[in-house]
Amino acid sequence: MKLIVAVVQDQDVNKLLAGLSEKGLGATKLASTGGFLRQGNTTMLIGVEQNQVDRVVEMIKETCCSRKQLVTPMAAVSQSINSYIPNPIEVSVGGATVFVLDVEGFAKV
Ligand code: 2BA
Repeated sequence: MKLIVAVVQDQDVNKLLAGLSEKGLGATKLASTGGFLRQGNTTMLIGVEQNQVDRVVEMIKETCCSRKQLVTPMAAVSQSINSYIPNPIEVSVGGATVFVLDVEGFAKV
């Protein structure tokens, strides 16, 4: 068995959950925060059999869009606030960041 951990954007979650449940696959949705943007995103835990991994990763790929976002980097601690000119930069977020982990044990007790 494998555990798919997928960090997705909040906007894509409902569609992804609907697709997974349509295929009879279980998933858990966790509220999370991106370390760089410090904005909310969603981490999905999806336990599947080995032979379902590719199908689920493909589903994530089809469902999760890439979006551009403008961020204003924070001033460095050493930088004087008077000399800090905020310059927004554009980052591209998503589709999804996906990890596939081996599961040593699985039980519903
Ligand atoms: P965030 O950490 O908020 O990152 C949002 C987007 O900002 C990233 O999109 C990337 O395009 C950009 N970014 C991240 N770190 C950067 C940096 N040091 N310099 C410039 N740009 C940077 P994604 O790569 O699509 O990542 C989306 C979210 O997936 C991340 O949100 C984070 O929550 C998660 N993630 C990405 N890589 C990860 C990893 N190696 N381990 C755990 N979570 C990860």
